[in-house]
Formats: sequence, structure tokens, C-alpha cells
Amino acid sequence: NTHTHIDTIYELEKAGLLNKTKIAEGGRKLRKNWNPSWVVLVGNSLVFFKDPKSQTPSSWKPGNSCPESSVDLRGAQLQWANNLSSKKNVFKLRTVTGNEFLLQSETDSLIREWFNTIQSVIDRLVSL
Ligand code: I3P
Repeated sequence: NTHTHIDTIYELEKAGLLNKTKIAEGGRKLRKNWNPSWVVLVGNSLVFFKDPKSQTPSSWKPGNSCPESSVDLRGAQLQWANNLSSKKNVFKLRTVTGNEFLLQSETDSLIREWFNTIQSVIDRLVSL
């Protein structure tokens, strides 16, 4: 099975569509610009794809398709951030380099899953 094979090679944890905005770059505040983003949690990284066509398992393979950006989760911090938005189900991801992202979904269970899965990767990286 191709998917299982790819999952094994790249340690795919999770992939799905979330609303995303970057709110800080290197500690400097940015103006919000919410957009749907295809988010892939793979290995130590959270990878963002702009293009909805990127939603196929094959498209995030290295050399295939172009991620909009990617975040190293080592040392990153995650916190619920409903105070930072008028939207519901928002959490903030802060990288060691001071980049900050808000991620959001209308679906409570889905955003909780994302929060917990990203947190478990962060925790795992601390103990390595
Ligand atoms: C922003 C836009 C964002 C909103 C933000 C506004 O206005 O409405 O959706 O964030 O609120 O400033 P603009 O399009 O003019 O930049 P939320 O949807 O997360 O509330 P904020 O300034 O209170 O962060």
C-alpha cells in the first residue's frame, strides 16, 4: 500500500485543511491575513501548502509541489488563543525564531486533535 509506505518514510503524523494566519515574524507583529491552508505534520515540521490542489498524499513528497512555508517544531510553543481572535477554536504556534501563527477550524474535535498531535511532537522533540 503506497500510503503506508510513504507514511513510514516521512513519518506523516497528520494532514488537513485549517485556517491560518501568521501574526509575527521574528518577534515583529504582522497584520493578520487569514487563509485556508493545507497543513501537513511530518517528522519535526509543520508544512503549509497554499494550493488546494496540494491535497493529495503524493504532492507533499520532496521535489513535488511547493510548500508555502514550513515550521520547525523543535522548541516551539503551543497555546490556545481564543483571546487573539474573534474566531472560535484558535491556537497559537510560536517557533524558537519568534514566528507566530494562528491556526483555526470551525470543528471543535478537529482543532483539538491538531493541538494534541502537534503538542505531542513538540514534547517528543524536547526529550530527544
Ligand atoms: C482584520 C480581519 C481579521 C481580524 C482582525 C482584523 O482586519 O478582520 O479577520 O482577525 O482582527 O484586524 P483587516 O482585514 O482590515 O486586516 P480575526 O478574524 O482573527 O478576529 P484583530 O485586529 O482584532 O486581530
